[in-house]
Amino acid sequence: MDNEEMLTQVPVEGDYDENQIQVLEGLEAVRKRPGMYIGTTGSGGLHHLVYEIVDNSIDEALAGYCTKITVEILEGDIIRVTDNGRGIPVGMHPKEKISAATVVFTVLHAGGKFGGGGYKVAGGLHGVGASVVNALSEWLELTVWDGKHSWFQRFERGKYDKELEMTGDTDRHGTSVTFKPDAEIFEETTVFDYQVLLKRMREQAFLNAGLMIEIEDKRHPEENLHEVLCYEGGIREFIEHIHKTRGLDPLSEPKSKDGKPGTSCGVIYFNGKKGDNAVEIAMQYNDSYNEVIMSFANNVHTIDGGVHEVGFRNALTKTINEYGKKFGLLKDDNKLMGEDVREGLTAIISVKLTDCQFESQTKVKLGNPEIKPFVEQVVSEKLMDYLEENPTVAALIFSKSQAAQRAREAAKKARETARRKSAMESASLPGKLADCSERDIEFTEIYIVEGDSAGGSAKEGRDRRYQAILPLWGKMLNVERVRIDKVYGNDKLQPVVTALGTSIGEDFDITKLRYGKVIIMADADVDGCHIRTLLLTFFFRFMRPLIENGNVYIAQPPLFRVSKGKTHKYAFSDEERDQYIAELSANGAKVEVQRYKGLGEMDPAQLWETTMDPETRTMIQVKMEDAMKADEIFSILMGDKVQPRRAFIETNAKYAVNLDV
Ligand code: TTJ
Repeated sequence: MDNEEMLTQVPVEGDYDENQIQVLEGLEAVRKRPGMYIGTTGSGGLHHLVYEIVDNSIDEALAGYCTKITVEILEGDIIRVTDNGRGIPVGMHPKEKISAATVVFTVLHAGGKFGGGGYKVAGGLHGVGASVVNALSEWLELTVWDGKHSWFQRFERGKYDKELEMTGDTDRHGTSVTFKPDAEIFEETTVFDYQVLLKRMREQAFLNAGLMIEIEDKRHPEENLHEVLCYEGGIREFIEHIHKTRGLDPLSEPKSKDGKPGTSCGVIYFNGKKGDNAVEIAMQYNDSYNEVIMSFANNVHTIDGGVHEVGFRNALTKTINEYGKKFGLLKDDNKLMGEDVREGLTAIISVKLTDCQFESQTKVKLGNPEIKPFVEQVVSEKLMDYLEENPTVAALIFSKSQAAQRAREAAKKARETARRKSAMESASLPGKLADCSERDIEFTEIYIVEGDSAGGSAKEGRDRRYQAILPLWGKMLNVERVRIDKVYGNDKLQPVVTALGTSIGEDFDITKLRYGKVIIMADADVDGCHIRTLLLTFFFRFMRPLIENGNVYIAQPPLFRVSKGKTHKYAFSDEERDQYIAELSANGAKVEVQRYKGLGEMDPAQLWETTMDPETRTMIQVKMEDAMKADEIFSILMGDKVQPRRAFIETNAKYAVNLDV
């Protein structure tokens, strides 16, 4: 069953039995190919179930009838979502001869039928609906309070024995859904991560100003994981939250001689409406060199951006240049570029529209053509008003942009000098690079390897026709408080840039890429994690199209070698190790387990067999989401404030225990 069918698979007029058969076939299709409906059956898909259910309550809040949503993780990794909305309609559905609420939970994509207008998200993984969650749950229980009565129904793997039944009298309004994800479907894990759900719920609370979302983890009461999220300031508070967690201060005038603090850039906010389209923007400049722009369409995070982001960027560059011209701050035909005016900027763009179109491949890039000029117009008008009304802040922003421009131009000069020099020395590729012989990037790959000894094994073990090796060693540059010019002068990252051939920043040119796959190969330990985070952050900030284009991969070296006699197997997790031990020890003889502490412990043949052979290796393709996460972690760990780092380490102890930063 393809996506098209899925979206239209709502029972049509017909008799009861015929509809029942359709419903059962629909839910069966979801269970057969869950990935098509929720993306993966790993941890991502598991958490997606919660978002699907919560989205229904948020729709009710957007409609103006719900003010509070509660999300509970109960013992046994059971989720309960409760709202104080009108309650799903319990009346008889005229065609189906069952209650409308039952239809919502048993018919694919029936949700919208009762939503009554409002903003919808089309296709893809978004809004697949309550019936998909129901089909993928071992059991699901629904309670509805309609102001007069309470109603109850229970489902098991999407099916029910009993109709929705009235269970008592009440003056309460709302809906509550409790479900247990089916371990037969979610084979990898059924354990919910409180931090993951918290992050998502916080984001939704920021995007829906004034809505209260309460989240509580009741699995370990002693840990007191409980938060009430409600932000009257909406996305303005989102900006403040990002700056606080990353340890960034607003862009400010220096203190005056008598110690008085100078004016600083507050959160700039504007919104606009045109027909059914609405946009909200919050932005603030900070004292770093990094750009953080997050965009949303109907509350869905559009990680790959799209027309709303493009409209914002265009208007920002245009307006700041116009301001400079108008007030004589820009001489002659001097122009600031996009990356100049975005240096140190954090911005949230949230658009609401009746029918989102996402570009097909990723599902997270907004495509509606009319949204670009709409956002552009709102930002141009209102940002110019703001700058004219706040001349001190405008001057701060303008001079920061000019400083960025000067740094960019200095970097360009340095690059040209370096190019001339290397042309004279006729050795333009880094000395440590062991290149491959093939030149067609459809076949070539480069391994960026941590450490000299692992680099040595990789060089010996590789297929030299297609695989190039670039060893990196020692501590790398901290790219957090660094401009592009410093990156160019850095002797650790410079070889990466030269080997890839694309240049960076505004000069990035993917047609010059020298290898089709860029593979980061580092140990599974804390230092390896550090290198991976740093390289991903570097690619995210300076070579982003490389990630968008899917060229970046993470190699997966094994953690154990389990052997008996001549047979051996490599295990990539503790569970896999135990499984192989059990398999191999079936008939008596001794099983040996070797733990690899680092890549360096593997000989060239083993490294090839386990990690580099295209026929047998597993690699993870880096997604924008992963790179964004790396960027955030990096900011927190490398920034110059202690508090955000401590807070991060406390909540992510398993990741960052003894990271030596
Ligand atoms: C739809 O229009 C008529 C009145 O009720 C509206 C509605 O369905 N509201 C609603 C649905 N509020 N909350 C939900 C809901 C809540 C959860 C937790 C799960 C689901 C599937 C729906």
